[in-house]
Amino acid sequence: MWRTPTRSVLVLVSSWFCLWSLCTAADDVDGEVKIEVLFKPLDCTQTSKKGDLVNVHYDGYLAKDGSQFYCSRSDKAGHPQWVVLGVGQVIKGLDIGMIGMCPGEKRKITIPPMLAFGEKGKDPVPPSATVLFEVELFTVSRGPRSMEAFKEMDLDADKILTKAEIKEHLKMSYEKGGKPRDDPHYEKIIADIFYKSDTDNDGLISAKEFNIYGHDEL
Ligand SMILES: [Ca+2]
Ligand SMILES: [Ca+2]
Repeated sequence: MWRTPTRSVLVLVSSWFCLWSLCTAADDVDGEVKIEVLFKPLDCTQTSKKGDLVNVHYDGYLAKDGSQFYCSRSDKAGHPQWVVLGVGQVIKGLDIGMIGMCPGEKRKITIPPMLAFGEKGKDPVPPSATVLFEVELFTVSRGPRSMEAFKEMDLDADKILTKAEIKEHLKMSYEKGGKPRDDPHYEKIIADIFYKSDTDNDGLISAKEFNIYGHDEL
């Protein structure tokens, strides 16, 4: 196992290694995220970008034998996961691979170990493993913690988000994504949002509580 400080060095060392070994480890050495679009809806006007809140299902597999190590459909009661893109909430390769997706799109994303779980791996992913994710994206909310998103959700423009306002927004997003859900589904997401964001526990999300990344003035 070599230890290298940067990706470029890794690629260089790997190239030398290839000369000696006929490149049998070729799947691990190119260091790039590979994206394969499995399904793209005809209406693909809004695509995900860094900072967006996306709602996704994703299944993780080991590239070497195709065995599944994660499935969001069976984790956390099967709810799609809420992920803010580009902030390290998920492994780097997914942050990269989920950019530019529109609601309803499905992708297969192949991620080298350095952009996944690294040299050490993370149980049950073994060390230096190339992983593969199948991602289905349901909704994209523009700049989830931005002024733009806050204003969109704040229907009465009082600079406070109520549960009803957030629910309305969720419903709209899901309907736009072509996958409307039942009430208990929205209630669970809202409970999660308030648990994480309503820091003063007053049952409302203020602009300050909403803007956890502080990248926009409210
Ligand atoms: Ca309001
Ligand atoms: Ca509050």
